[in-house]
Amino acid sequence: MMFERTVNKSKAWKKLEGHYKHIRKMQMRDMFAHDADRGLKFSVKLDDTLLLDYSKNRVTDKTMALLMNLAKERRLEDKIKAMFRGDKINITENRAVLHTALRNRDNHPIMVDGKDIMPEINAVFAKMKKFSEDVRYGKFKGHTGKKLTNIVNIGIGGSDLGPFMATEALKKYWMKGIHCSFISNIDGTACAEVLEKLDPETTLFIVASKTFTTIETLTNAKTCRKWLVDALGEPAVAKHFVALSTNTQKVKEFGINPENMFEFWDFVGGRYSMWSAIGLSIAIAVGMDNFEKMLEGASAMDKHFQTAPFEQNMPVILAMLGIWYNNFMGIHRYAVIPYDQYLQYLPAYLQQLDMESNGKFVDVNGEYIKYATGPVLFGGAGTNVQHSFFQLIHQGTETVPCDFIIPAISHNEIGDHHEILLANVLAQGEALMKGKTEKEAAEELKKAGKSKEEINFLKKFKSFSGNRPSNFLLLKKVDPYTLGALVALYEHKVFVQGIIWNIDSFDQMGVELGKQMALNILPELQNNIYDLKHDSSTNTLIKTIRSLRK
Ligand code: G6Q
Repeated sequence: MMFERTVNKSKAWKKLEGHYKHIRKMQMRDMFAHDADRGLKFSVKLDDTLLLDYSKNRVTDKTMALLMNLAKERRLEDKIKAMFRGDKINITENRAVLHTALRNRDNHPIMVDGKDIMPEINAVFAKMKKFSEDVRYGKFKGHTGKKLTNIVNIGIGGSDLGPFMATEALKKYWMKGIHCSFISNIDGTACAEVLEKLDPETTLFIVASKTFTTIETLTNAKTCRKWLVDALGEPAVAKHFVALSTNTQKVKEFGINPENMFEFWDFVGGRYSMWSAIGLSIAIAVGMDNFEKMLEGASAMDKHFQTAPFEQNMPVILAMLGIWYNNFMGIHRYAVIPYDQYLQYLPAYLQQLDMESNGKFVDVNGEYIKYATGPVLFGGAGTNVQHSFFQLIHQGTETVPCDFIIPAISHNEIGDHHEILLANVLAQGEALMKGKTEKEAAEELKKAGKSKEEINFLKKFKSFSGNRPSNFLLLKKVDPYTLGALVALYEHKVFVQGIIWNIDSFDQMGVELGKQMALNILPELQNNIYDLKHDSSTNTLIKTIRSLRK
């Protein structure tokens, strides 16, 4: 078979375009009415951990078959093998993409540049285990001999969002007496608000930065270092600062002893790094055993992704549904709604994972792309969002496919709270799918005793078009294993979409741009440079800020 370089000119793509014309008017409520097994048929399970019910999507058997055909045509199977094998699939940075090596629980050799990377990975995990236990059980103490009970992760982007999301998700597993905080934003308020509540004698700072050159993280770390040194003196740094990085030299220059450094490697991308030393705050909060359970869960998803046929493969199914909406139905957005308070930061985490990975307009051949790539992702915790942006999701002119994530069992089974929560999420999915016709709305209004005029006026406002898609990800409980599987599921989904779109999902030139540009403007704000060479808007803003700050 000839490999068509441009995906939207390929045979499988054209077939999907043709198929869309046939099914665009089909209603999901009819699909359910005609097929009593639809719910079961369009569901996949990963053990007892995770159930994906994707039956409330605007797809038929044929749609799914054509989507899987597209995945096969793009040689997805080979690409999956290439990633797990350690091929340098991050082509713009010439790097392997091996966050999966961190979850290689059977420890088989994985080669990068002719060297097995597993011994180094295992050595760092052993160091994390010892250190996290020493902190948890008070063996590694602060400078004045007190137990370190406040853990502060200083990092941004991939060096923040993963550990922040995961420690919050696993709050129920935190050791009693240990507390984690996160400083990411360069805004001095982020630092001030955290430090205000802390005691230097009991605080451990974890400076998390892959490059150790990120201005936000280094500035925050310097401020925290000064705060500590002012209180306890310079020698205290050795007992209150550790670094997570790939850059030993820069860590030394910052004044952290490399013995207090936990290493990771170029083959672990920032937004894929919570499984590495970047997860040290997670390991201290919940214990290395639980951290390893998280790796186990991710590993189970890795295996599923590598071995399940595409038709039964959760990441592939989620990814191809996303492709269906994005590229064939013109829906360039989706929402992730966890119905679990502990997962409230998951949407922010996934926003980076998805939008930083697939927000690209050049393909791997270096050509500008003429089809849609990464969608806009947003979200928030249910039921809160039902009382905010759900209006648009039910009745707006834009369709927003939703992923609903819900545990069957809550960590806090208080009264009937959890049953009410469950009822809400189920009702949302059903309502979005079914909608409410004008006739149904009129009947309801009649039952409520409204007059004919009122019914005629209100029935449109009270109707819902329905046919609005959602996926259900049902978990047994939010525990370390399930969290690992869930996050790996989305990682692989994003990977599959990158393969279909033929892009490098593992660089982030847009983020690099921001880092450079701010450095150019900084001296212009700090000094009275008159010869400003920006556009007239930026020049005026710089001048106004300077005069306001005088
Ligand atoms: C993630 C991105 C980006 C990165 C931050 C922090 O994939 O590369 O979010 O994680 O810019 O970078 P450092 O870890 O190097 O400080």
